[in-house]
Amino acid sequence: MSDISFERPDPRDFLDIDSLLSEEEIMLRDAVRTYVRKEIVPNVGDWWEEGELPSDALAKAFGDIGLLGMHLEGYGCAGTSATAYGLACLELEAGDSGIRSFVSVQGSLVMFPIWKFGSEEQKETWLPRMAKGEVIGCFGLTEPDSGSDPASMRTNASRDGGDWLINGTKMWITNGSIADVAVVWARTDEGVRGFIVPTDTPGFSAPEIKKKASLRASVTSELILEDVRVPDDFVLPGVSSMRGPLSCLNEARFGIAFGAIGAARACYESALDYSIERHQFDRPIASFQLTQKKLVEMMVAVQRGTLLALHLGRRKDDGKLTPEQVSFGKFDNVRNALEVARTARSILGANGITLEYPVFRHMANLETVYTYEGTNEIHSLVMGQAITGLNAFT
Ligand code: TGC
Ligand code: FAD
Repeated sequence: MSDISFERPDPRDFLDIDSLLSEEEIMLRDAVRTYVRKEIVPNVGDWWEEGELPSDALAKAFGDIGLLGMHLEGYGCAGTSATAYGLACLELEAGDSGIRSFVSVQGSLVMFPIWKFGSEEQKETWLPRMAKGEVIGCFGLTEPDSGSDPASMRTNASRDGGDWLINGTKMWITNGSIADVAVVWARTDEGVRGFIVPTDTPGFSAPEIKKKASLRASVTSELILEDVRVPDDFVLPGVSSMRGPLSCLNEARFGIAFGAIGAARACYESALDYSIERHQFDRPIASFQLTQKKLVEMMVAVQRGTLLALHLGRRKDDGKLTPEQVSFGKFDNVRNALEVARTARSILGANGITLEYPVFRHMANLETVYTYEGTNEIHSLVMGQAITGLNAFT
């Protein structure tokens, strides 16, 4: 019978989850972690405060590291495993949810539909430049009156000779104002179709949404399409139903299941360090039982969430992951990350409300993460339907 080890667990990897990763996964994870700690963490508080993002420089850097569309095969993409992509998302979001969003949108929401549903010519035209970060994309599904129910979209496209004319408004679109190309989903006589719209096409505009109190290191925009004319070969030929956009969401939600744990880990580690340094009543606040309880709850949530994400990653790499299991990951890891962030904030006391520490920024960001890519309620209903066989959406 094997014995038990009495080695003290690593407070930052209590269950030694690293031992479940391959050497290659650890190398890639460490490369992204190093980049984030050197280039993102020292600057992102200022970007967040100013509501700005150095998007061109980031796109180029992420392209150089091979993060854009990294889990796709061919066309200049790195072709890593899904688990490796997830681990990259985790490290990026430990920097900031907006940074992970930037990479998610590019890889999972814009490159993925072109890769999955596009023609050979569309793939050759767009994917290599997007992988290098030379072209930035955005994904237009949500509308002012169609959020959780995107099938109710009003944006429409109709054939006009050999072209299509697209009209409508999209709302809350990440990267909208900085994008070179938009994948826009529109209702047509042939079902819901995806259009590749270069953003310099006449009739297309993308005003930025200001006054956000969350995800401030990320550009969010409205997309306005007024008689936007695109040729027939700009429509994605491979899909003509809601299956198109919803397939992209599976990819991005998978990345969020990992990413949210990155934000939670950053909050936990910040609170752990702070609680050891900060003294009250002549003792480190980490020595109080109530603080230890909070630290342990956070540590357990981060470890449990990492295991869950890793399990989903392994299933995706085996081709066994279902959309309902992706919902499980998005639902549970995001709500727990938000709880960890709120708990961490309380440990930091007054310092917890400043941008000198990452916690409040993560906490505010996670309110967006809780809502986008399917709200907590929508993922409850997806899983509810899966376990009861009954649709409770309408
Ligand atoms: P339903 O009638 O059930 O199905 C319509 C068609 O879609 C297929 N399908 C899926 N395919 C792939 N993956 C999935 N997860 C799918 N779910 C359904 C289905 O088989 C059917 O195909 P076909 O070929 O037979 O027509 O779908 P519904 O319209 O009733 O929708 C169900 C619901 C409510 C779950 C869905 O609308 C939903 O997920 N709503 C939430 C909306 C949402 O998540 N929006 C996200 C916008 S993008 C964003 O937030 C980006 S944030 C930036 C970042 O990620 O960082
Ligand atoms: P609503 O759908 O109006 O929901 C409001 C509330 O009602 C929620 O609590 C919801 O859960 C609840 N609700 C709705 N229906 C039900 C139901 N049947 N049962 C129970 N409760 C229900 N979209 C894109 O297409 N591309 C992007 O790049 C993108 N980026 C985003 C970036 C940011 C910063 C934000 C905040 C959003 C972004 N979104 C994007 C939009 C996002 O996907 C939507 O906000 C989200 O899908 C929810 O839609 P809604 O905000 O209209 O809320």
